[in-house]
Amino acid sequence: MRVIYSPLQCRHDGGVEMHRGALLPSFESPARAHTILAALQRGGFEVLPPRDWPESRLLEVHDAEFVEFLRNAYSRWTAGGRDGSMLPSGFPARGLRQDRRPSGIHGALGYYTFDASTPIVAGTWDAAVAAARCALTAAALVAEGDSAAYALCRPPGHHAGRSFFGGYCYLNNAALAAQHLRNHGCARVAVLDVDYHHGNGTQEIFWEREDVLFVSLHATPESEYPYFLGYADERGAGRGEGYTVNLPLPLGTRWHEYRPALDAALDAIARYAPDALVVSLGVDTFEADPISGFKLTEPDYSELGDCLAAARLPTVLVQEGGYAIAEIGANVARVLGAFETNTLRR
Ligand code: SP5
Ligand code: ZN
Repeated sequence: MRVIYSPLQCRHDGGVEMHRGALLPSFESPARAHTILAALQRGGFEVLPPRDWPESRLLEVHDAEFVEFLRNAYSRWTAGGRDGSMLPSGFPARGLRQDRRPSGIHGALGYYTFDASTPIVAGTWDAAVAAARCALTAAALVAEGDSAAYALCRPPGHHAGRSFFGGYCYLNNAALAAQHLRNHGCARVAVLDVDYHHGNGTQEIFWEREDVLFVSLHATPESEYPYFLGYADERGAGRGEGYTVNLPLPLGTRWHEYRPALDAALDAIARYAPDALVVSLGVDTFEADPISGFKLTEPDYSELGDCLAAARLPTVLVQEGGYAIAEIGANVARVLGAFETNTLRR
């Protein structure tokens, strides 16, 4: 499979995040993309740049005013005499109005995000758009007949919803890929999210839709980020009822516990009989991940690639999380390598 990557994604750099009461350098860094790219180049994968998709494509899954906010946020911040990382100072919790978007930049920032771990810096917009273009390009390759493609996206995307960002995510790359497949010949698309964290943004975008099945395997929100979504009783609404499937797992989960849940996820996808699959591929399920609590090991990522290939679907893989910098490249290469070994040419 081909790999889509843009160096513009590294313009998002130098941010800080609030981590358990301390301001730390962002766990989500350009080095993540560099180590993945190096491992895939060593593995012999062909790497292509993204196509120059118009920014209007973002509006297929995002709200126009939200996109405008992201585009202009940092220049508004610097116009107010600030530099460094933009982080919010307040959120519209219960009892506060959700229907008023403050005109000032600090209130607007809290309105559009849900955590203090997702900084906006000078290069964030360019990088997020480049990541979105990588995902759209991978989806286009698959829509045009490639059996699979991998978008090396960063910043990641699955925590970003129609009109909010957070969880290191600004634009929802996987949702853009799924929508592209819907626009180009796929009547039904399944999204399988195997990142350690629940893909709350993707779930929100497709919550009331039956044409995109969202299935997520993730750590329980009882103790793990994003805390306020990802329970098993969330199943979609309206026409989308039954087309969201959540499989939360306990801290400490190992492959022998993960595998049955993955099989249940793949069974749900097989019953749906989609025309294509989008995989939100986080490798923060790894035992050495610094912010996560599952115990997957190196060989488990080869088995994950085997399992994904066994779905026998045209597949767009989109990079999400993974913060054990030294190992994430090799783990992604294991997934993609095993997937390729198992994939029959269409
Ligand atoms: C795309 C993605 O993986 N986003 C993850 C965002 C997580 N941000 C907050 C993480 C809070 C981590 N909790 C600390 C556990 C330390 N052992
Ligand atoms: Zn994650």
